[in-house]
Order: sequence, then C-alpha cells, then structure tokens
Amino acid sequence: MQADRAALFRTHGYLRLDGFHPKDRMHPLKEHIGKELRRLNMGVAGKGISRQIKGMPIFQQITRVSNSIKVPGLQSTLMTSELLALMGELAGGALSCPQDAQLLLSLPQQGDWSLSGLNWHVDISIDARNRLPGIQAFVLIDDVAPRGGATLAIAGSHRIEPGSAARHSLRDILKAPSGIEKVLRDMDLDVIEMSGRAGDVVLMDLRLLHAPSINSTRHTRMMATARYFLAH
Ligand SMILES: O=C(O)CCC(=O)C(=O)O
Repeated sequence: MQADRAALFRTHGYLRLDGFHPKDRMHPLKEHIGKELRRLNMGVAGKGISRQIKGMPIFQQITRVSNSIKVPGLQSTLMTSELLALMGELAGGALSCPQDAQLLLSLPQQGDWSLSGLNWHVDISIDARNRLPGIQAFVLIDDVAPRGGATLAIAGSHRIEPGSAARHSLRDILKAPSGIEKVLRDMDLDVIEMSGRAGDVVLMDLRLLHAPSINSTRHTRMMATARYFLAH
C-alpha cells in the first residue's frame, strides 16, 4: 500500500477510495433496492408507508427502511478480497467481521439539512490506551449528492483520548444549535460527508464520531456498511 494512504488514515481517521468498485458492480444492487422500495411502497415521498415513516426521527427511519430490504450477496459483492486486504494493511493485523454488511437507506426529502440535532456516536467502546479497535467500511451503492443523507464523520476525533475533557467538550459542542463547524475547525477537526459516486468507498477508524445525516435531496440515499474488528 502507498505509505501516504496509511499516513492519511492514521492522521484523519478515514480514507476515501474513490471509484473503488466499478459502477457495473453497483448497478444490480441499486436496481434491486429500487424495485424493493417500490414493491414495499416506500419509493415515493409523502405517499403510503413513506408518510408513516416520515413521522419518525431520521435515525429510526433509516433503520426501518434499511431493515425492510434484503440484498442477496451484499457482503460478498461489496467486501471483496481486494478491499479486505487493504483494510488489513491499514489496521496492521487480521480483522474479523461478526456481522454481514448492512444497508443504509434514507428516503428522499427528510427536511432541511443541518448539522445540529444529529445523533453523533461511536459504535464501540474505546480502550484506555486509545488503540485502533477496527475499521468500518462505507460503500456508495448509488451516487449520493452533498446533503443527500450520506454518513457524516468528524475527522481527527479518534485522536481525542477517551474520557478526556476534550472529548466531553466535543460532545457538548455537537449539541449546539449552530456554529458547530467553526468550533470544530478551531480544534483541528473537520466534518466530512461521505457523499460521492456509486462505487466509492470510505474506510473509517471505528473511533471516529459519526452520525446519520438528513437527506434533503429528491433521491433515496443508498449506501451499505460493514464493521471489521482488530484482535489486540
Ligand atoms: O449513515 C448512517 O445512516 C449512519 C450510519 C451509522 O451511524 C453507523 O453505521 O454506525
């Protein structure tokens, strides 16, 4: 692997692999999901079941819609041996994956895009030595425009010690009603949005704070994710 990729991953806590999967690998997945959304009457904003789902908080909407659809072969199609080898190199050891890849689907037009009021979290507990616990892969199954519901993450947040005053104040900053990006920049942290083209992959250190975001576009957000853990 190029040393600069590993260095970028260590410094920022994520690595973008633009165009990693060819578009024709993503196309059948996108078609299948679109067909299922239509079959389940979830395809059109403001109609049928979509209207009920729209009443839920966005995090619950994503879970509800994503869990409604099964895509045969999702894990093997997305988590190729080439991608796993790259992740193993970045992690510096063997990775295990207790759960297959999951869909991350957001219905269109969820409301006005905002950085406030989001559900920022990490999915694991971070050990006292703040070691890399593993890597989460995010894959774009379809193009996702900015503000189109792509996962957000705070680049650099993995360097903040667990339990430290800085981590506590970061949690408070993220609850602020406005001005979040400026305060983060002053702390040498950046909000990244995993928008891009079908086939793009983002690898994320599992310690990064991240959040589902609001899809304010007219297109369904179609992504998938899988978490890989490092044995220490
Ligand atoms: O993009 C999303 O829906 C959020 C994903 C997320 O928070 C997670 O996979 O842990």
